[in-house]
Amino acid sequence: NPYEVNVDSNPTLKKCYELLSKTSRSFAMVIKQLHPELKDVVMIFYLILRALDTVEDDMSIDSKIKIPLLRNFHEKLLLKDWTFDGNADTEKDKCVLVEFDQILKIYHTFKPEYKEVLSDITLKMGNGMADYILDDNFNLNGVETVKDYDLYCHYVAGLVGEGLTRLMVLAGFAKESLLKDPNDMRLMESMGLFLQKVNITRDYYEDLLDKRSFWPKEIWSKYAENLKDLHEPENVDNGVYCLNELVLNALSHVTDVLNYLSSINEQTSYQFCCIPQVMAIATMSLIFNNKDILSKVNIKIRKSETCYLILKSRTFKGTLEIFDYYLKSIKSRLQVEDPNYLKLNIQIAKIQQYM
Ligand code: PS7
Ligand code: MN
Ligand code: MN
Ligand code: MN
Ligand code: MN
Ligand code: MN
Repeated sequence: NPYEVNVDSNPTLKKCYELLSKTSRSFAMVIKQLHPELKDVVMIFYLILRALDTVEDDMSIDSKIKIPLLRNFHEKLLLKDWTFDGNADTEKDKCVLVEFDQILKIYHTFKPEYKEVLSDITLKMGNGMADYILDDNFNLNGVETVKDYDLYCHYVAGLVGEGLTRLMVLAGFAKESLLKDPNDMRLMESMGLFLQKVNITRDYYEDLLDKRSFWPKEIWSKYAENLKDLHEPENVDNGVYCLNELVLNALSHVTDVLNYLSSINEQTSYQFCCIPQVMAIATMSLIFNNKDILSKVNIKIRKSETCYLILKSRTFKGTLEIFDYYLKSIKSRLQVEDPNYLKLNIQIAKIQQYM
């Protein structure tokens, strides 16, 4: 296989795996265990998107620089040794941009079919991110409607689901219908949206401190005049109701996620897809009804819980049991006072029909 490269004999590849470990704990773990056919491709896909996201996230880059950089980022993939040193020193993942030439070196060794997927998704994601950057001095970029919320999540996560699905289908590890059947195409979108919505819901306070927010106004405006009011202790009840409505919204993707997982037929790809999803449902259970979300950062499931989930999710049956466990936990904590009590009950019951 002329495309195969090996870390021991390739210092550039070794450097890229170091960048992966530096920028993610959970993705590094699931990527390193992937089948050799996809491992390096997905690792480089991750680093390219991590670089793009590091441009998007850096509030110190002037939008006159940021917007064209996001829109044209895919063109950098045609170059041999592009790097970018314009991030603030506080950006924790800036190393992927400073060493982007190393990423490019490995990218250029891939076969054209794989490069095409990575480049196409980079083009679409960069342009989508740029659409959500507000110009000049107005920093608080808002997501207005629930439809906007889904579209933003499509750009930053649904597209990742599409790209990964295309790679797995090319490798023969996933059913082609996931890409072609109009009924099945929603499933790969939901894989990304479920992860992204749990992340956005959890990161309310972290993003507020960064002067950003992705909670859709159509939802939070039912509970407060301004989004930041939900942080005030006197509004804690409304804050929790609002948080729970975002949980309800994310729950709408769960049956799609389970259907998607049932059509992956290669074990390492299954674990790669499944582990982030079981961590997301565990996180969802942790944040449900949890007022700490409104005033604390870094609310994460414990290492020991993650370890248990990784072991148990190796089979589809184990995965279903995990989802069932957390859904029951959420259900047991529903409060009749919650304006979405009935809807949450119905949504959970719908998913449980699957178990
Ligand atoms: C290519 C593995 C498996 C069909 C960097 C994986 C940020 C939630 O809050 O870093 O910014 O720190 O915790 C990953 C579908 C995307 C969606 C998206 C690329 C699953 C750039 C992940 C990941 C599709 C935009 C990480 C969506 O959150 O966020 C590869 C199937 C990157 C997946 C971002 C978020 C990912 C995310 P924060 P995190
Ligand atoms: Mn993160
Ligand atoms: Mn981002
Ligand atoms: Mn980010
Ligand atoms: Mn972040
Ligand atoms: Mn986040």
